[in-house]
This record gives sequence, C-alpha cells and structure tokens, in this order.
Amino acid sequence: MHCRLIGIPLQDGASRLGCEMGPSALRVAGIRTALEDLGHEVTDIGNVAIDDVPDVHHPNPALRNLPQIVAWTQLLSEVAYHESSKGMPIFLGGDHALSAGTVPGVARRAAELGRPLFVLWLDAHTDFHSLDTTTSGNLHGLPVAYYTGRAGFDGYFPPLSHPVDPANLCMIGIRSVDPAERKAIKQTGVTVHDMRTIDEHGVAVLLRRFLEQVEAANGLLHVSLDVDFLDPAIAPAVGTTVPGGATFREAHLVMEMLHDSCLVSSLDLVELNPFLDERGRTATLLVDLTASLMGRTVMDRPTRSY
Ligand SMILES: [Mn+2]
Repeated sequence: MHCRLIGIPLQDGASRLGCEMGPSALRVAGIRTALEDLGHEVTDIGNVAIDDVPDVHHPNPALRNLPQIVAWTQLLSEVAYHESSKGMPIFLGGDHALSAGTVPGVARRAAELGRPLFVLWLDAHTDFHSLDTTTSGNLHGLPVAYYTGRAGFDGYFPPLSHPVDPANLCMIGIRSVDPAERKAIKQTGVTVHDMRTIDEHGVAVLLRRFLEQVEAANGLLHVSLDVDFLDPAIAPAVGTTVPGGATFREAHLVMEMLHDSCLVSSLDLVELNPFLDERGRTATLLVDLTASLMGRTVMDRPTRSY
C-alpha cells in the first residue's frame, strides 16, 4: 500500500488550544517508520495551511472561528480529493472539524470511481450539531451533520457535491450526546452504537455487521478515529475526555478487523492534543492503532509498558 501522510495543524474547531501540535506528535511517535516496517510505501506531504479566510457571518453568536473552519473545509476537501488518487490518505489532525473537509473530498473520489462511500465514526460524540443548534460554538461538533447534508449549512459552508448517505454511516463508542443532536440523529438512518451496546454485544459483532454491509455494496470505507473514542485512562491527550471509552484491546480489535476486511481507503486521526499527553503515550497509542489497521498483528507488536 502507498500511504500519504497529510498534516493538518487545525485547532480552531476545539475549545482548547493544542491540537495544532497533533501532526508533529504523530510524526515524533514514529508513524512513518511504523508503516514502513509493515512494508508500506510512505509519502509525507508535510502540513497543509489555509491562507485567506472568507467573510462569513452567522446569526448564532456562540459560533467560534467560523471563517477559519470554512476555509479549512474548502482546502481539505480539495486536498482529500487529490491525495486519494495517489494512495491511501492518512490525515494527521488536528481537531475533528477537519472531517468536514476530508470526508466530502473522499466522497467525491468514491463517486468518480462509481462506488458508495461508507464512514466509520469512532468517537465519544456524534458531532451532529448544526450551525444553529450548537451552544458551545465549537465547530468540531458539526462535521457529521455537514457531510451528511443536514440543513442549515447552505450559504456558510462550501456546497457539497456528494453528501454521505446517513445509511452508510456507523458510529461506535458514543457516550456523550446533546439533546439537540439526539433529536436530529434519530431522524436519520445513521447507525449509532453507544458504549452500552458494545458492553452488551461486544464490538466485534457490531463492526462485522457494518463491514459486511460495506463489502456487499462494494463500498470504500473512510475511518475517522477521535482520541476520545478511547478510554481516558489509556488516552489522556484530548480536550474532551469522557469516562467509559473503548479499552486497549477493543480498540486494537477494531483496527485488526478493519485490516482483515481490506475495505479501508482513508483515515483521520483527530483530536490529539499533545499538550495534555503524558510522555507521548497517547500519540504512541494512536501510532500503534494505525499500525494494527495497516496490518500489524499481535505476534509482531512491540511490547510496551507504561
Ligand atoms: Mn469527534
């Protein structure tokens, strides 16, 4: 596999500063070497950056950094579209607002290939606010609503050429949902597996069902991994920790099953805030999880102790 590493030092969508350092931390933690050791060819295109921001205003006074996020969305949609023709893009975030660009970009690529795009959203949150419903105003809470074509983004965010069908979206790890999001997401066909569902059935059963759906449709699969999918005890470097997240083995199992499926065509690694990390352990875990997704097995995993 040819992997394309794309650094996205975006932190304007989060309430805390620090995600800007995410791409550097993932590089320092050895993401390139981890992939090369598995036999993949790796091109690191470096970090991308916005220059001009549009003059855009919205009546919701809570919104923070809307012009910057609109500019990032526009840029990342183009970058994702172009990079996905050269290999498998791995987007090194940056906060989760970046998915408002990466997902539409790979959706456009999938449409050109005549294949449906599926999205696996590994996150504590549904990120399904609209510009009108968010009260925190942090735009990393909106990308799913935008890329699935929820109303209220017209005239503010770039028009979507290929919205993702909500029926093609599966969320795993959910445990913090605002009332406005809950109401909106219930009206869609999005599959939401909260932590209780994982406790009752096991993550493997839930994921297998989704992967079968992707395979049957000959789909491409974009995976979006938010650090807060993981339990804060193993992944402290995130500004939005929620107790009761995925364990170390649950997370690796998800990645190993994704590798076995051969369906994953692009990946977001988001919300890593190195300022909140403990001696790089969260960055290292994200690199290890990426390695599992790209083919590392239990038998060749390096032994690490904390
Ligand atoms: Mn998120």
